[in-house]
Amino acid sequence: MIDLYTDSSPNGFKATIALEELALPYRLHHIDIDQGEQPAFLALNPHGRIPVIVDHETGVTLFESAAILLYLAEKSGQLLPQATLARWEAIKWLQFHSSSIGPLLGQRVHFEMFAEAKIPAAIERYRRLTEDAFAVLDGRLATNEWLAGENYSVADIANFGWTHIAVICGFGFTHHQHLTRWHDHVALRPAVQRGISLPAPATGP
Ligand SMILES: N[C@@H](CCC(=O)N[C@@H](CS)C(=O)NCC(=O)O)C(=O)O
Repeated sequence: MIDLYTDSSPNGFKATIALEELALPYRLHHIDIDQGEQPAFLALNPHGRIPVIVDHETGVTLFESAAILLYLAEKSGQLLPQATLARWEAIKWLQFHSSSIGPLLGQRVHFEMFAEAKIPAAIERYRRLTEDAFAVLDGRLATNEWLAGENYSVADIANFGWTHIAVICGFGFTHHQHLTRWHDHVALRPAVQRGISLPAPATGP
């Protein structure tokens, strides 16, 4: 049995989507990230961020959503291609999400939606950088159905966690037709629809 500690947020949705896709048994613990520091939770992740999983079968405790996705893929033998080229494409686009899509959209959400002081230079910077990153995904998806190539993988789940939030926040990318086609395709998957409704649907800022 896996314990999942999560909230309704882009990083959390990656874990719920993957667990739903894989139909692995798990118990969901709702951590309200707006409540501030929670000592019991800090024992699981000293950085205090969701998602976290504890796999009682193996004794593994993990934070960082990309690590969780790779762990679940390895455990199940699914969502990560076996063939060398496709496998490394999946890992590459998973890492692109971890180092670019996620952090850049996170900053854009902060400066555009939440920051009390509206700083035009910061808003403009993260609009430009997220637009550049969307264009890179669009280019990849112009010639590939999925980010790893022919098969849906953890790379799609990870990037979708953030494109889903981009849509909720009104950060449009419909001018990128391939990215839009891919996003709409992922969104239709039943496991994705369940995953983004756990522990509750995101309502946006
Ligand atoms: N790099 C981490 C980021 C985790 C993260 O920032 N999670 C957010 C929710 S999307 C969180 O827990 N925020 C609470 C806080 O910042 O205190 C991952 O991919 O898991």
